[in-house]
Amino acid sequence: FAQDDLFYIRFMPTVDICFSPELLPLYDLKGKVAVVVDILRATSSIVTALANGVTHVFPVAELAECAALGQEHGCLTAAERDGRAAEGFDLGNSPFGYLDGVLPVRGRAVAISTTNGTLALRRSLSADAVVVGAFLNLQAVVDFAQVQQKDVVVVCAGWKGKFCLEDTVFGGALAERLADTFDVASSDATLAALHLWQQAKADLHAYLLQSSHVRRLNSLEANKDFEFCLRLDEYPATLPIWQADRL
Ligand code: 3SL
Repeated sequence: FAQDDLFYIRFMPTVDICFSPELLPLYDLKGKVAVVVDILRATSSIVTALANGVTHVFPVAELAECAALGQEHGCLTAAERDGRAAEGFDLGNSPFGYLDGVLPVRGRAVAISTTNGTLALRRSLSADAVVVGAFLNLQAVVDFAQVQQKDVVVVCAGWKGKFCLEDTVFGGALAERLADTFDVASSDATLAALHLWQQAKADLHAYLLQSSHVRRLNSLEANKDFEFCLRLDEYPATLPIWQADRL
């Protein structure tokens, strides 16, 4: 870098990656944009729901709260635990729940509770802005970050506190698209995510077949969900943003 470039980089907003909600206490989200990501499948399903006529989404951590919201607001309920649809709710956690027309969803609100994704979202609420990211709406997240010009932290939902490949690879894809106007080089986590994305992007599907979550979903016969969740920019103008108590 030339001296002028270094001066410029120092004042660029940064992109950082939090690999698991368990690491969130190490990140100060105040003044920043949190991009919560659970590629498989919570944030992909939320983006799909809102892109297909759902009016808003209430993401909650607990199943009981999800059921209560359904009663209180007369909204649909969607819930998953350990990759399976939880019993007693209208929908599970498949994006196809909002596409297949099994239930009419247009014009309805949905309360959603999932094992990791909605929990990560609830834990990120101290950020200035909380948005939901997925490969499906990657460009919408990029456009929002460019307008905000604040530091971005990608909060990976992971799996029960552990690192997940697909969420981190998304962080790399986002960092790559922001690299011209954001500092993506001062966090080792972001550098690692960028390296993974470089490995993955030529064939994201083949690359992520190795991941533990894909193996888990395949054993639950949810492989068509996996393929759908990897579609880049399927909904480039859909950006779920947290407002008061909903997306
Ligand atoms: O953990 C979650 O939030 C879910 O997205 C997991 S699953 O894809 O439904 O298994």
